[in-house]
Amino acid sequence: MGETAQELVNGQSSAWQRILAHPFVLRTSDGSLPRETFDRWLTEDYFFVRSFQVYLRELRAIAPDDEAHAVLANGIAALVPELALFEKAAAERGLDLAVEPSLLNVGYSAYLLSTVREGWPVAITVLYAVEKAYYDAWASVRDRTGPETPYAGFIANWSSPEFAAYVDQLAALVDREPLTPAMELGFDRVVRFELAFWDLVHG
Ligand code: MP5
Repeated sequence: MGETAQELVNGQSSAWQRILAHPFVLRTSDGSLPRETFDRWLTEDYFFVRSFQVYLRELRAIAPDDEAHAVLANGIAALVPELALFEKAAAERGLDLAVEPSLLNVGYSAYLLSTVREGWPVAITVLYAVEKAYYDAWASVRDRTGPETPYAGFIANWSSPEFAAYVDQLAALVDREPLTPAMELGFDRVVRFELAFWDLVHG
């Protein structure tokens, strides 16, 4: 197995620290996040995940072999309970999930979909970046939060051993590819979109 995935993460170490130290992440961990901020994240992220579902299906359609196809099928299946989690939380919080998303969110979602046309190496790199960012952010929330957290379902969704294994499988698919500048650019864009997304909902 190669080291492409690790090289990509190492190349972004300072931005990665900013993701983990983002006020949204820290305040979700210590319980000081304002309710409206979490609500804003929830409605924005619901749009993101719905668009992500389309992107994953298109990516599965260009999967180069059975192994890649199986990993993506697993990711697509996981979105069913994930969307149900958002819908349940929104109903409990009285949120309208059909609100118009931010242009940043529309842009991020459209960018992800556009990578499918760039081809498998870039598109799988981008997927790995998206999921690795969420795993690391929510695992850090998990490690810093108390048992009384209202966000247990979301923490479990992105920091469970199953999700960790999925992120590892994505890393293994990235590791099959020799690193290219296009892959580095895709990874870098996702990191910038992730930071801007937290800024948007927290700002
Ligand atoms: C993910 C997400 C993780 N839900 N939202 C953003 C802004 N970035 C990454 O993707 P998934 O499909 O929920 O695991």
